Amino acid sequence: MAAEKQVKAEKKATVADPEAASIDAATQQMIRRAQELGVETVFDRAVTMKPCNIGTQGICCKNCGMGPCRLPLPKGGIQGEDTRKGLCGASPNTIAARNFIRMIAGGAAAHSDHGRAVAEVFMTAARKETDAYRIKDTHKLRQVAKWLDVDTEVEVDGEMKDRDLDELAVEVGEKALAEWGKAEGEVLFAKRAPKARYEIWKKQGVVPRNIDREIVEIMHRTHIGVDQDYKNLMKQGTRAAIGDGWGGSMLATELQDILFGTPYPLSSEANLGVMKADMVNLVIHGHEPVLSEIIVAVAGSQKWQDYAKSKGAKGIQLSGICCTANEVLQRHGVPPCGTFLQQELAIITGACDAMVVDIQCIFQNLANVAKCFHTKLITTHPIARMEQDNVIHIEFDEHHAMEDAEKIVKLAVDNYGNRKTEVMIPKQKASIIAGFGVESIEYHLGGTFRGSYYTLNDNIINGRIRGIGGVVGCNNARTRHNEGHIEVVKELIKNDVIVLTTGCNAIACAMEGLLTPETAGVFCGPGLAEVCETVGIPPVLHLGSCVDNSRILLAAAEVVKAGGLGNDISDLPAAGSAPEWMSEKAISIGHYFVASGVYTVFGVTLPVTGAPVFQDYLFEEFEKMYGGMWDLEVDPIKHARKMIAHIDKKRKALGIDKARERILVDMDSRRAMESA
Ligand code: BF8
Repeated sequence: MAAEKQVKAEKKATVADPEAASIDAATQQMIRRAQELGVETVFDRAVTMKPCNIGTQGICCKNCGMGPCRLPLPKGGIQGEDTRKGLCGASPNTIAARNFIRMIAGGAAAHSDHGRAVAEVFMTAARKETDAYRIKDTHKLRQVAKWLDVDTEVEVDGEMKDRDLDELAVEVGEKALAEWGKAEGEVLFAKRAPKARYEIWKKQGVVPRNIDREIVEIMHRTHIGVDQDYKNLMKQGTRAAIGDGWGGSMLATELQDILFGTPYPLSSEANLGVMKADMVNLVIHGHEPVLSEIIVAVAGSQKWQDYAKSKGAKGIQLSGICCTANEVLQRHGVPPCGTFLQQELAIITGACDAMVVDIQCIFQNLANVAKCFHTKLITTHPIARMEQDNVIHIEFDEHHAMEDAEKIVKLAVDNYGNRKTEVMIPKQKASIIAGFGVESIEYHLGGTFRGSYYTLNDNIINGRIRGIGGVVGCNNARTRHNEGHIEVVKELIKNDVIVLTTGCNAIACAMEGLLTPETAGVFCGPGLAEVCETVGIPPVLHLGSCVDNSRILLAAAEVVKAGGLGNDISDLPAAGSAPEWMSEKAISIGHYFVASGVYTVFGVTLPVTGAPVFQDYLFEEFEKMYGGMWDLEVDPIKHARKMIAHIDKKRKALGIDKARERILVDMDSRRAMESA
């Protein structure tokens, strides 16, 4: 009876149950607030709109006008031969593979086009065509130059000298930009992978030729009547995904670091509680840091802080949503006010005087929510505009970056006095340490004078650290906000697995207070707790935005290089995870993790379950070719345990499954060894 009542109540529900929608108290409070005010949010829409089962399973083909052809699994599963086919005869495997690699294309395009935009701004700065940007990290400029086959030294009077930095920057910019469309050769950063990995890619024929070409070829191959072999389709999907992780995303990260500074650990706070009632709240949302970097500089200037005071506010409070939040957090300590699913909620506080957005992960419904409040919603990117008439478009251009940023900050400040709804900012916020990277991990675990990954490797070998988990990705309104993220991460650190995090997982962990060194004593197993306490790092290391998953790849390559843990990324006791993924970018990331040799588990669902043969190909056959493979696990604890089981399998293969201490060799023993 009780169950029947529940079902009836669920049938009637038109709004979300806040407790069922999120584990986060601030989010629950704001969902309730929205419902009181009659403002609809994504959480409510997830209740009223059910997803299509066939699409969810990846077996709906809409690539031509004869469809959509839908190939549902027969009740009771496939018995005998699978005879399902579309009008053209496409099999479930072909359809699911086409859909899957089109998602890779979408994700790779988003990351890589972001990277291209950064490369263009980089060129503008290198050529000194703007005063707003200049090269900040010259050390990294030199390092990256080598990987792009740019000489960093020049011969002067028979002696090798460092090249002029301006000249070097221009050549790096030109070489970088060529990576998107060069006619010959291969993506140069592919060689940053361990040698054994690069050779696997060579053998499989998946080294990307250039970044754009692999994406275009996916669109060609998935057109009706072209590639009809799921294995061959996946080969192209793999090539494009590598072009994202080791190409477009990696270039985005590296060029951003050179231009805006390589992040180093800093402290901040996270969650909606970072917004302030008595200050102008300007929320920055999206992905490309080229605009937000300038907004941070302008909003922090005395001139604009004074201007805010002249309007009755105590100053300007910046905060971020999504990966722009991660970008300005890791370089400036600007606090993130929320993850992807909290974007509408920031406006519902009634205290958001302006929200400025650039590209990716931006809800169109923001404009509808903004209409109910005084909030100015500002789009800034020529490729990402909104149809609603209350949206202001200020097109950002790096040639007049300062003026654009000042216009935006002024709009926010001038709007402070126009608040019309009672302000309600949740009090929840957590202290955090963010801004780790390949360089800072090396420094923290190795020290100033002997910075290296040896110490990390030592601790993995001696078993204090059981392995490495890369936990990343989105929120998904089809699952309870942040529950998967937090349960997976807590289970991993409890079992001594150190976690590297990016994207919305990083913000979720931040909100939950997992990004502090003190967390170690509370949630970690004894080995990981000891390491974290000794070196003063959190057990969950914030590595930035989603394009910064390239930092995880490079950290993995450094671990291989430091020795003692095999020759390739696939030898490492490591696993990847996206517990609440939703975007095409997540699929591209997942696939470049897999192609790089990482066992990668996704939560929620995967659009392959309607094509069991194709699913087996990704979940099992891929391991034979690449050493990494996909998996799907909805239950967060089982999800984490599958990762741990894989880590243990790798420890065993390396012969480090039993804890052992490194033996320090004193002079007497050394002499004894030498004379033996
Ligand atoms: O690129 S994790 S919801 S914000 S797609 Fe989007 Fe997913 Fe968040 Fe960053 Ni990444």
